[in-house]
Amino acid sequence: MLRGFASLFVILAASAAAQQQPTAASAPVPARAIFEKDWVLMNWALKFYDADRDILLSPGEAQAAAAAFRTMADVNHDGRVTTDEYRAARAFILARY
Ligand SMILES: [Ca+2]
Ligand SMILES: [Ca+2]
Repeated sequence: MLRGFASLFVILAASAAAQQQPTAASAPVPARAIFEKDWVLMNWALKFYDADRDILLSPGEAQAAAAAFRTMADVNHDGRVTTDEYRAARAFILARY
Protein backbone atom coordinates (compact mmCIF):
# COMPACT_ATOMS: atom_id res chain seq x y z
CA MET A 1 0.00 0.00 0.00
CA LEU A 2 2.78 2.42 0.89
CA ARG A 3 4.55 1.46 -2.30
CA GLY A 4 1.40 2.35 -4.18
CA PHE A 5 1.27 5.77 -2.60
CA ALA A 6 4.94 6.32 -3.29
CA SER A 7 4.63 5.56 -6.99
CA LEU A 8 1.48 7.66 -7.22
CA PHE A 9 3.39 10.54 -5.72
CA VAL A 10 6.07 10.13 -8.35
CA ILE A 11 3.43 10.13 -11.10
CA LEU A 12 1.71 13.22 -9.71
CA ALA A 13 5.02 15.03 -9.34
CA ALA A 14 6.03 14.06 -12.86
CA SER A 15 2.71 15.27 -14.27
CA ALA A 16 3.04 18.55 -12.42
CA ALA A 17 6.51 19.07 -13.81
CA ALA A 18 5.39 18.12 -17.31
CA GLN A 19 2.58 20.63 -17.14
CA GLN A 20 5.03 23.50 -16.85
CA GLN A 21 6.74 22.52 -20.09
CA PRO A 22 5.45 23.21 -23.59
CA THR A 23 5.84 19.51 -24.45
CA ALA A 24 3.19 18.43 -21.91
CA ALA A 25 1.24 16.56 -24.59
CA SER A 26 4.06 14.07 -25.01
CA ALA A 27 4.55 13.43 -21.28
CA PRO A 28 5.63 9.79 -20.82
CA VAL A 29 3.29 9.11 -17.88
CA PRO A 30 -0.39 9.21 -18.84
CA ALA A 31 -2.56 11.13 -16.39
CA ARG A 32 -4.92 8.18 -16.52
CA ALA A 33 -2.44 6.07 -14.55
CA ILE A 34 -3.32 7.79 -11.27
CA PHE A 35 -6.98 6.84 -11.74
CA GLU A 36 -6.32 3.29 -12.88
CA LYS A 37 -4.53 2.71 -9.59
CA ASP A 38 -7.35 3.92 -7.37
CA TRP A 39 -11.06 3.20 -7.84
CA VAL A 40 -12.08 6.09 -5.58
CA LEU A 41 -10.35 8.56 -7.85
CA MET A 42 -11.55 6.71 -10.93
CA ASN A 43 -15.20 6.91 -9.85
CA TRP A 44 -14.80 10.58 -9.07
CA ALA A 45 -13.07 11.27 -12.38
CA LEU A 46 -15.74 9.42 -14.36
CA LYS A 47 -18.51 11.21 -12.50
CA PHE A 48 -17.20 14.69 -13.25
CA TYR A 49 -14.78 14.44 -16.16
CA ASP A 50 -16.15 11.76 -18.49
CA ALA A 51 -17.28 14.42 -20.93
CA ASP A 52 -18.67 12.04 -23.58
CA ARG A 53 -20.19 9.62 -21.01
CA ASP A 54 -18.63 6.48 -22.46
CA ILE A 55 -17.48 5.34 -18.98
CA LEU A 56 -13.89 5.56 -20.14
CA LEU A 57 -11.35 8.22 -19.36
CA SER A 58 -9.78 9.39 -22.60
CA PRO A 59 -6.31 10.95 -22.30
CA GLY A 60 -7.84 14.42 -22.48
CA GLU A 61 -10.48 13.64 -19.87
CA ALA A 62 -7.87 12.07 -17.61
CA GLN A 63 -5.67 15.12 -17.95
CA ALA A 64 -8.52 17.44 -16.96
CA ALA A 65 -9.38 15.21 -14.01
CA ALA A 66 -5.75 14.92 -12.93
CA ALA A 67 -5.33 18.70 -13.09
CA ALA A 68 -8.49 19.15 -11.01
CA PHE A 69 -7.32 16.57 -8.52
CA ARG A 70 -3.93 18.25 -8.19
CA THR A 71 -5.58 21.61 -7.60
CA MET A 72 -7.81 20.05 -4.95
CA ALA A 73 -5.05 18.04 -3.27
CA ASP A 74 -2.22 20.58 -3.30
CA VAL A 75 -3.50 22.58 -0.34
CA ASN A 76 -0.26 24.49 0.25
CA HIS A 77 0.06 25.34 -3.47
CA ASP A 78 3.67 24.29 -3.83
CA GLY A 79 2.90 22.50 -7.09
CA ARG A 80 3.44 19.05 -5.58
CA VAL A 81 1.02 16.56 -4.08
CA THR A 82 2.62 14.88 -1.10
CA THR A 83 1.49 11.51 0.21
CA ASP A 84 -0.37 13.28 3.04
CA GLU A 85 -2.07 15.68 0.64
CA TYR A 86 -3.00 12.80 -1.63
CA ARG A 87 -4.47 10.86 1.28
CA ALA A 88 -6.43 13.85 2.55
CA ALA A 89 -7.83 14.58 -0.91
CA ARG A 90 -8.78 10.92 -1.40
CA ALA A 91 -10.56 10.89 1.98
CA PHE A 92 -12.34 14.11 1.05
CA ILE A 93 -13.51 12.63 -2.25
CA LEU A 94 -14.57 9.41 -0.55
CA ALA A 95 -16.61 11.29 2.07
CA ARG A 96 -18.14 13.86 -0.20
CA TYR A 97 -18.76 12.20 -3.57
CA1 LIG B 1 -14.99 9.41 -21.91
CA1 LIG C 1 1.63 20.49 -1.80
